[in-house]
Amino acid sequence: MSAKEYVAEVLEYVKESSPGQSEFYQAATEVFESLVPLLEEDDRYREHGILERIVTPERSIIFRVTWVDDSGRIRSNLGYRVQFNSAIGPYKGGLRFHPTVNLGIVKFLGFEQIYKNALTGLPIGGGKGGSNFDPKGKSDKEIMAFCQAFMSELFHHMGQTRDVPAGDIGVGAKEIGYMFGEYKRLTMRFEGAMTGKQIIWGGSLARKEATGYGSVYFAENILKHYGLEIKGKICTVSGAGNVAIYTIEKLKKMGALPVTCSDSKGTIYHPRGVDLNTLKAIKEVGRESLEKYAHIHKDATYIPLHQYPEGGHAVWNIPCDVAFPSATQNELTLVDAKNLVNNGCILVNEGANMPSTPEAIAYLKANGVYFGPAKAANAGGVAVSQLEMAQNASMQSWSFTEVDSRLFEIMKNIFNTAMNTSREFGEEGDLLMGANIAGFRRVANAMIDQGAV
Ligand code: NDP
Ligand code: 2IT
Repeated sequence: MSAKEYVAEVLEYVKESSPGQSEFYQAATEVFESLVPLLEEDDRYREHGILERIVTPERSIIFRVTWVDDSGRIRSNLGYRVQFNSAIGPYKGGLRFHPTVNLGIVKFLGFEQIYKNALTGLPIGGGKGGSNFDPKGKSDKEIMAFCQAFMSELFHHMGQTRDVPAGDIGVGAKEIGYMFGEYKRLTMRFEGAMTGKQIIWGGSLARKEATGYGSVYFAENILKHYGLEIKGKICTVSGAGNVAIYTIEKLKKMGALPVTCSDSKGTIYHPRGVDLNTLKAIKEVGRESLEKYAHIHKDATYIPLHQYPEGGHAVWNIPCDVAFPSATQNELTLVDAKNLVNNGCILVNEGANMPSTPEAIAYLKANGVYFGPAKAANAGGVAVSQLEMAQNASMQSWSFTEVDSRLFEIMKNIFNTAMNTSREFGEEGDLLMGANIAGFRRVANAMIDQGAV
């Protein structure tokens, strides 16, 4: 059987065994198809059944989360934790609270996390979790009630050397605080079993900034490789959450001009540059709609979501040099890729997880657009999470500069690893392939060393 046939066979198995999990199938296809050159060169991966094993979570926990809302009504949600792979360290990955969360979404995120975490070079395995709970419009009391109920099951499966959750969409420092408080109450242990904590009770400086800052460092590495720089570049950023805000902040610090941000209702286009204080006040502190931004800044335009033609997104039709999709999966489609190319975009750098569809990625590649793949470009968040674990375990806290400079080095190493691996397999500059092969190889070799488990 050729390597291509082996990949096709395992992908067929994924389709049959995980029906309806289209995002998971998409993620598995992207990774496995790019592994063909490695599998052709080294038979051990097939002999050890690595693909069939790595595509199956070591453990999936699905549970009911029951809580009481402000009106006294008993509410019920689904909770998930997929402990995907522990070959190189304890399960590590975020929790997402969003109404679209289901097992397929959590599995796609957990699967990506395996390779992302391996690329950081740090000892962390892959996991992900979350709930279909919608934090929007909920009071603080309701969010606390939900978080405590969620933790009343999850705590059984966690621990600083076992599984260490963090934030993702809909889960920030506030939710981590409520969950950590409940974890501590139930286990009677103050330990680094969660990351993204507030600084005064065990969080790491620069964790909040890490994914966005890391994404910009990664983009800068790509540009530098081709004799370019981020300074002076017009950048479009989607999203208005943790990743987008700190991408915009770092872009400004590095002399670029970020001109957009967006949320689930619409896009802001501010040609003289997004105003960070306004953005933070509306989305980080207030959790309000971005529409308010255009009331404050009269020279900014607000484009509501429904005003844009089908299949495309307003944010990707605004001329830019570099695009930073930093909201959610499949937010950059083929229509968007065509608009970006027509408008002269030279680099797409993925801050979100799997934001570009396979058709969009193929089109960007065919048209010579540089591409920073998610599992490399957004790995700064989980990397600093591991630095938070290291600080907790040694009862130390490092300065902002210390953490940020380690982040900077880690992003440079990830870039070099992905670039060198793409060269090794004859596709120099294909960072998607380089990142997938390098991440996979580390985990797969560890699995071989550890035998049939
Ligand atoms: P946040 O919840 O802080 O922000 C998410 C932002 O994206 C919000 O502005 C939200 O809009 C928008 N958004 C979410 N879902 C949709 C949707 N279906 N359609 C349109 N807009 C949407 O999350 P993060 O910034 O933490 O996460 C953003 C992305 O980055 C995700 O893909 C996440 O997995 C990824 N990521 C996050 C890391 C982290 O450390 N936080 C690390 C690595 C990757 P609204 O405000 O209207 O809800
Ligand atoms: O997708 C991700 O890498 C995250 N949401 C961060 C995970 C973490 O454990 O910090």
